[in-house]
Amino acid sequence: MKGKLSYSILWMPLIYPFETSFGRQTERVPIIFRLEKGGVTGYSECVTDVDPFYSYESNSTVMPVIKSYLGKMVGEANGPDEFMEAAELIKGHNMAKGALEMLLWDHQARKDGKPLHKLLGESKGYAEVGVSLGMESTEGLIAKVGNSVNMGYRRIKVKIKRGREVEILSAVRDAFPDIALTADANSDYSIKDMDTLKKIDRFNLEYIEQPFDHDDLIYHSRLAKEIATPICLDESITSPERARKALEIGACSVINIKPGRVGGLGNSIKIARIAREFGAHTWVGGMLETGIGRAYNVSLAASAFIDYPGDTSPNSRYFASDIVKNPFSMKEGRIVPSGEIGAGYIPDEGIMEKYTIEKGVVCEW
Ligand code: OSB
Ligand code: MG
Repeated sequence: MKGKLSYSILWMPLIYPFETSFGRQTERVPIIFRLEKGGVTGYSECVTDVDPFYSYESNSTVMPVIKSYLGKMVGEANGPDEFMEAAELIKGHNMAKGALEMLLWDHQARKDGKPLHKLLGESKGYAEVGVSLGMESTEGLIAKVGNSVNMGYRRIKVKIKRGREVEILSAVRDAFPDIALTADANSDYSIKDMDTLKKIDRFNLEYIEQPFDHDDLIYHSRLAKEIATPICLDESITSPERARKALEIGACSVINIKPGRVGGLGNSIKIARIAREFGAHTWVGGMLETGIGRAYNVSLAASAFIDYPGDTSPNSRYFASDIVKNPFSMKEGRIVPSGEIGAGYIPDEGIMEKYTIEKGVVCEW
């Protein structure tokens, strides 16, 4: 045996329920992949959920495409770029590809004996951090915003949905007139809501994130002409190609890059470079990852190409006990990537085992 790709599906309760326009999440069910190849072992995390509410991909679409196609390509590819080239044959399924592409970056970094953030190009040596707060009662939210500001977060993002945007944003803005504030709609609005969205300008947001449909560009570009608040796209940007199209038609001037969503770190860096060409801004988002996925996100967020604070909060916000032995901590709104070789996580196999609800081998070669 020269190599093996295996997986564990974990069930992890969140410390706080996380409510967005598409639902209320009380746990994460991440698929953790493990690659053993050439004497090196590493882990990565797939960002999908049980439900296809954020994206069409879910835990149940990822496994078949990996078992039938992508797993074998990991065995055959020499590095992440070669893997992505082979994976072009498979349309879509970016989250499945992203999970495996990242595994190969980690593998490469381990073979080179370097921390991943140094392999991704110029690193700032730190990531700037904002927080993403779910919807709850106005009083509860105001308390969380205050707490987050005191902790040093560099930007506060609140979730909004149709019918609650004005209530939420006026309460937060009245209580905190000067903070860097953004709002994420997770695609809850449609073109019929144009008049409601025009009311957003008075809250002086850094940007509004993904107001329209998960795959829309055209209506976002129309909205960009109607409001002064910059538009940030999350769900709609699924590849470097899509990023270029969005920027060409003025659908956004900010991009939330999630390596899981765009098919990995190679595409993430490409998107950050394209954004810079257009004078647009980028930051690294999150999908409530465990310490494994978080280590990859922080490595990317440290890139000199990323210029806005991201959603990569310290591990302690999410899980009572994370599956890594080296959780991140934040100082003055910054997180420093781990100095460990590879993506930077030190797996806690005992805790991982404790949370595992299913595991198996994808393929051996
Ligand atoms: O839209 O950015 C989003 C979490 C799950 C799915 C989508 C999103 C989010 C977040 C949380 O906003 C960011 C984080 O803290 O990981
Ligand atoms: Mg978002």
